Amino acid sequence: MGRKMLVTGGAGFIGSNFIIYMLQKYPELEIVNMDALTYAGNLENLSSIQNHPHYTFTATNITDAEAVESWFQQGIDIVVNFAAESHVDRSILEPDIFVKTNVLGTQVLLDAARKHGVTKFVQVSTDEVYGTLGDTGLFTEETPLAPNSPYSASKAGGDLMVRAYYETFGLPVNITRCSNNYGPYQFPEKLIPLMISRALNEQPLPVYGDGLNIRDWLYVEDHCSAIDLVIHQGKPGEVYNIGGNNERTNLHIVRTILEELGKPESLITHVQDRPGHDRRYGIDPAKITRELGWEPKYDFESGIKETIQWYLDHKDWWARIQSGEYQDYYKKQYGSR
Ligand code: NAD
Ligand code: TDX
Repeated sequence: MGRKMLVTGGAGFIGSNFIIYMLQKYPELEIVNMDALTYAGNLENLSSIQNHPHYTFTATNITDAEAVESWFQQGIDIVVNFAAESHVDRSILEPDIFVKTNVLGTQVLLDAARKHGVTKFVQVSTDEVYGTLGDTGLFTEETPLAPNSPYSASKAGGDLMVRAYYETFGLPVNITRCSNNYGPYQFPEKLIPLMISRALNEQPLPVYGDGLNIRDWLYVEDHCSAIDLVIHQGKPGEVYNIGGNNERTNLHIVRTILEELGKPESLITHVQDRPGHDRRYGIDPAKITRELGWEPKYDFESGIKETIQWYLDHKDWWARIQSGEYQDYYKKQYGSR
């Protein structure tokens, strides 16, 4: 693959894993990482490839149409849009930035992609746009959109713009809807890294409500391999659900972490439930498996152990984030670029 790919949000959790995965797999591929470096963006995630000859970083906000246009003028063949405000709890406190980035930002990218005739636009979305499941059934690509949080509503809004640019302008798009990711470089506001870092510091672990809400977990590298397949083989206009059939209650996750770290269950503290808290997510990945031949490599039990070990080995990484020191790192490494 000797082409130029714009990856937005590449300094975040999944985007940084994706850039490293793609540069390793495709030596000829050129990647431009466009990231506004919000609180969740951290260039330290990319230190292993920062001097790669085919890698360029730009501190650009996807809502800035002029700046986005200038990057498309330099030639972009493929767009993978990870850039988003991604945390449900923050969307409850401050919905407006979610609409700006996740809806308007997506539309700015779509306009530039259309104007410059990209060959593929992949929108990285989430199972949360489908709302919540009861005790039975799974989300398929035909499940109606029924988002319940400002975050998921903004992701659904972005998805609908992507769909419209396919139907109206024939832009070759795909939308992927993935379940909860876990793995290295996840910001320690999300369940797994938050609980690991707090357990290590022997702080109380805040479990929302009864802790019996269910999430369907996928190792981040398996998400990356699925997106790679969608870029290369996804049929224009199609949606692909991505999930590894790993439904677990939140309490199960927290207990696993405590057990692995040798910390007491007395750290578990039930706190007030998240408003509008979706009860259960479960993805049916039959379509991407059948049509594109995707299979996850990691089983949950080994993936979670590897992940816990990664956070144990990278205490400096999350401690710096928690102290806000990583902003200084960016200035030191990249100056005003
Ligand atoms: P993240 O919060 O770790 O990273 C988001 C990145 O986007 C950050 O680097 C941030 O600086 C950047 N960003 C935010 N606003 C921007 C803007 N206006 N312009 C440019 N860059 C901006 O998120 P993540 O967990 O890596 O998620 C990546 C994508 O995958 C998101 O679109 C999210 O909705 C989706 N997703 C995430 C999960 C999950 O479990 N984490 C599951 C399914 C889908
Ligand atoms: O402190 C906590 N206590 C707790 O019980 C936190 C942060 C979370 N939880 C619960 C809420 C959820 O049921 O754990 C579950 C997972 O929470 P998050 O890590 O915030 O993830 P979730 O809300 O499921 O959304 C995630 O998966 C889908 C990502 O943040 C989204 O970006 C993605 O779209």
